[in-house]
Amino acid sequence: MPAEQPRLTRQSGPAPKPGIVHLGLGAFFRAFGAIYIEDAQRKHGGDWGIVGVSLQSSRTRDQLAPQEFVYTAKELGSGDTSLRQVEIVSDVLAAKEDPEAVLSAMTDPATRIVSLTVTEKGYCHDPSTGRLNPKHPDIEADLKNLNPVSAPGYLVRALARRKAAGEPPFTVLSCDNLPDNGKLVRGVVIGLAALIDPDLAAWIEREGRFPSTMVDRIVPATKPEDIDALASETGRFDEAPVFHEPFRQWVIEDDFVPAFGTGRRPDLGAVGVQLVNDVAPYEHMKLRMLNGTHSAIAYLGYLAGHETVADTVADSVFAPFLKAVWRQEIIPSFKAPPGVDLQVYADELLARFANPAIRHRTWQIAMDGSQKLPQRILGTLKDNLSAGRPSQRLVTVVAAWMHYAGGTDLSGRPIDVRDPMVERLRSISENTQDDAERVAAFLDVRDIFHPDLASALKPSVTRVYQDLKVDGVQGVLRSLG
Ligand code: CS2
Repeated sequence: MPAEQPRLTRQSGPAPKPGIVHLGLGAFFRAFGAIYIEDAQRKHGGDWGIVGVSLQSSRTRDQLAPQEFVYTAKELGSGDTSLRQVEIVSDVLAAKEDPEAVLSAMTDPATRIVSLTVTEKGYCHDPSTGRLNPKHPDIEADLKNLNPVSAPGYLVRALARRKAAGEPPFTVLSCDNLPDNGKLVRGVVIGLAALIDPDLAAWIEREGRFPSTMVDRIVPATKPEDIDALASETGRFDEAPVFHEPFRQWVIEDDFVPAFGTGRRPDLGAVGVQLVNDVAPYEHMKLRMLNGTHSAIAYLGYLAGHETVADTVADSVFAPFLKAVWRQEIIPSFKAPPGVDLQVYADELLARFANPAIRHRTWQIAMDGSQKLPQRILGTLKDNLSAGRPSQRLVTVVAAWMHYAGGTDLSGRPIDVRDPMVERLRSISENTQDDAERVAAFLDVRDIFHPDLASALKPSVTRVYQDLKVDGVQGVLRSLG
């Protein structure tokens, strides 16, 4: 029984002294940023221990505390695997239990970076404009109380304390899959600060740094059977291991709070992170090419009955669909980053998606579609429409999302939809009489669709929505050639 096996323990001496607070310490950051940061610290020193913060539940803290906050990262390639014990996390705090502990960690002068993976919905912004949503319930609460609940609330209250103490701000490093994630979090933080104290907002605007980043590594949620299998393999019980693909890429705009001098960030450049002046082309490439087709696979793959990404791309109708959507609809929509051949990047993506060792569930990626669609699919669609380029495949993804978000699959079986807008989306599906009315009602959701885009998409999305019911996913994809 795994639980009777000895737990992991720290091998490399005492926990590292913290320099980073990370909001939203989930599997992704532990399999990605934490490993780069540990490598950088090992190579060039500095105190860069990570204090993780769970904003929602205490689960990660409960799992990691009995094993001194160390965990296993297992790399799953085709054929080879490798194991590593990651020891860079020095503590994990559960925000709901002790908000004061989180604010003190963020206010500690040794904290020079607060990084975030709080998912798209954690920014409390309006997905269609990218600006703070002041009516968001968490933001309304954070305006009233000194103990925050949202990520922007924590950032603003902690920055206020640092200003009051005469300390420089920390660098805010967003690591979520959002376009211009640095600008977005900056806008949200300054927007919230302005509602609390205009002087604070002006100080953050002047002194704060919010570099944009592009993050990439496929890290499926850890499943109970993975935990058991790892315990049998190693003879040690790790309650919170992470499993990831070999590939990784981190591109960061090199703009950290200058007051900390050479101690402003770990030496990430020495361990393969690309530090650049402009992240935008990398973000476009990754969000549109990887995440855009990931969402396509999530909705179309799920509706076609496939459990994982690898199963989906093994279905013979999907590879031609993906190749065509990259070549004809996505690649022409943006400028390649310097020196990158986008066709090669697309071929590599297909190979990454096909990795059978990564059991990445379509249902997992399908989550929070209302927050993901704008930057993954709709931006590309909008650019294609204005350039007169074909978009039939991306239109198919939008129609598939509508079926999925409505809460039943193509045979009428219920789907466990996870989305902050789940109630609204389900009621659209339940309270409309026919397909045309339903599609029109989905397109009317202004948080997701801009009115111009909605009216341009209406005829084609309605047609494909109906075709999916009649011909099924495979039939529709086959007819696209
Ligand atoms: C995925 C991403 O769950 C999702 O929405 O598309 O988490 C994806 O695996 C990563 O962005 C890959 O870097």
